[in-house]
This record gives sequence, C-alpha cells and structure tokens, in this order.
Amino acid sequence: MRSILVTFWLVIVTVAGSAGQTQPPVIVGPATISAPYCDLLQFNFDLANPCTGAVFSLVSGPGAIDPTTGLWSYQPRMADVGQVMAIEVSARCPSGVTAAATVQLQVTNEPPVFTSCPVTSLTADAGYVRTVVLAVDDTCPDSLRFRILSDGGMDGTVSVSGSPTGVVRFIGANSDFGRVDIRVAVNDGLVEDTCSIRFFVAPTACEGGETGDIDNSGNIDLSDLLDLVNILFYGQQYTRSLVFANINGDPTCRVDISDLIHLVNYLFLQGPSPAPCLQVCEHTGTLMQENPNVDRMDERPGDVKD
Ligand SMILES: [Ca+2]
Ligand SMILES: [Ca+2]
Ligand SMILES: [Ca+2]
Repeated sequence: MRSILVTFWLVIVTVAGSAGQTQPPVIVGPATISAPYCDLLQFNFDLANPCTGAVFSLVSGPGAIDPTTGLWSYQPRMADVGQVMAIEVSARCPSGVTAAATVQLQVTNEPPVFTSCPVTSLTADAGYVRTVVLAVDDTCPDSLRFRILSDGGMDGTVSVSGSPTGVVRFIGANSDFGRVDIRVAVNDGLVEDTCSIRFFVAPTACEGGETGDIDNSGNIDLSDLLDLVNILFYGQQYTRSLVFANINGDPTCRVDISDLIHLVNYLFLQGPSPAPCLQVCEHTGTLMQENPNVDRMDERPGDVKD
C-alpha cells in the first residue's frame, strides 16, 4: 500500500474572548491534494502558533484524525474518483482558542494502458492454438477485465482471459486463410484501453494433399509405395508433413511399417483406403526409419509448434 504524507500549517483563528493569543494567523500548505485512489492519504496537521494540549477533531469529510498528533488518514475508494470532496479540521487550545482549516481532495484513477500493443505479425496455422500475452500498466492494482471487441469475422475461435495480464487464445480455421484482425479491450472498472492483434492464418497440411500420396503426385499408386519403402528402409529423406504418411491413421502419429502394410493392402488386396488426414499429426508425428546401413531404429520427432 502506498501512502502520501503531507504536512501543512493550520490557521489559528482567534475567537472572541480568547485573550492571550497575540500572533497573527499564518497558512502554510496546499489547499488541494490530488492522488490516485489506491494511495493511503495522510495529512499531518500542525499549529503555526502552538499551544500545549491542543485537541484536533474532524468537523466534516472522510477519514479520521488523531486528536493528539493531528495526523489525518483516509484510504480512498474507486467510487471517490471524480467526486468533489473536502475535509474540515479544527483544533482547540485549553484556553478556548480554536482554529479551523479546509482541504479539497481530488481522487484520481490511473487508466489501464496496453504496453505490448499492437501486435502485427503473428502467423497461426489453422487448427492450432496461438496464445498472445498482453501486458497492461495500471498504477493502481485494479482487477482488470479483458474482452474481445472484434474477432474480425473469423470462422475459428478467439478468447481472452486473465488478470493483470491478458492471454489471447486464437484458433484459426482453414477458411480464415489470410489476415485476421482482432481487437481486445481492457477495463479497470472506469476506463478502457484497446489493443489490435493481426494474425496471418496459414492452411494446415491437410488442406494440401491426401493421406497416402507420399510423393504429392495427386494420386495414390505404386510410386507412393516405393517411396515409403525407401523412406522407411533405405534412409530416403521425407520432406512433406507426416500427416500424409500416417496411412493407418493411428492417433500417436507414428509413421512406420504398419503404414506400409496398410498401403500394400489398399493397393493390391482391396484393403481399406488410407485413413483421413489427422491434422494433429502435422506437428506431432514421428517417423520410425529402419535403416539397414546403420542397423538401428531412427526416430525423427515432428515439428512442434504452439
Ligand atoms: Ca486504474
Ligand atoms: Ca502419389
Ligand atoms: Ca501410422
């Protein structure tokens, strides 16, 4: 908790019948105090022409005052922002002399401001989660609320959550291919700021071919079988996404001899067609090569993206 401590001199006002108070009244200190609502306000009142045993009291306004020391304290609330407020304080000497002073209060709110915005060049493969963390500066530790102002008309989904930072979760659809502009807002309960994020959605591999078409020729035939044999047994490099070689469609995305058997059955024994493309395997597939030259299993993990 931050606090502000201000000291100023209270005016001594001689009232009728208060004999013995000869010094003229003097005011030293601010007439107005302005501070964020999250600050603890503390004003230390004192007497310019002191008397022993003065007693302070709060005549009107928020907060509380220590009758002996004159220390006034108040913890503002968000509801105080923009309100016209004043505190009136008095002090009484044992002789009966009294003094009074009034201080205007201005309680302010620090607006939330995005500090990591705009974001203009994020690629996002369709179907995959892309997260963006948005930092916000708000001097008062407000509870911030984020929301999607515009999803750019996308077919996929986008959401935002979190506080004090916002996490945008974006999943583009293949039909969102190209540029998608998202607008996000943050609100501290009083003020809002906005942020623009531009995603470039790329289609997934499943849009670019057919499972079993290893050589990307446009159909599935003997040449694909020969390619797969060379890839699995003779170290031939495989450069396409592993989704096209996971012919049996196993959800672990392994490309191995089981896929070769599936393709043989399909081409020569009227076995089932290659399984539909498993989009998830684009980034999590594993190629299990049996290379006779090195006499071992060779494992190549797939490309993993967020
Ligand atoms: Ca604020
Ligand atoms: Ca082919
Ligand atoms: Ca497989």
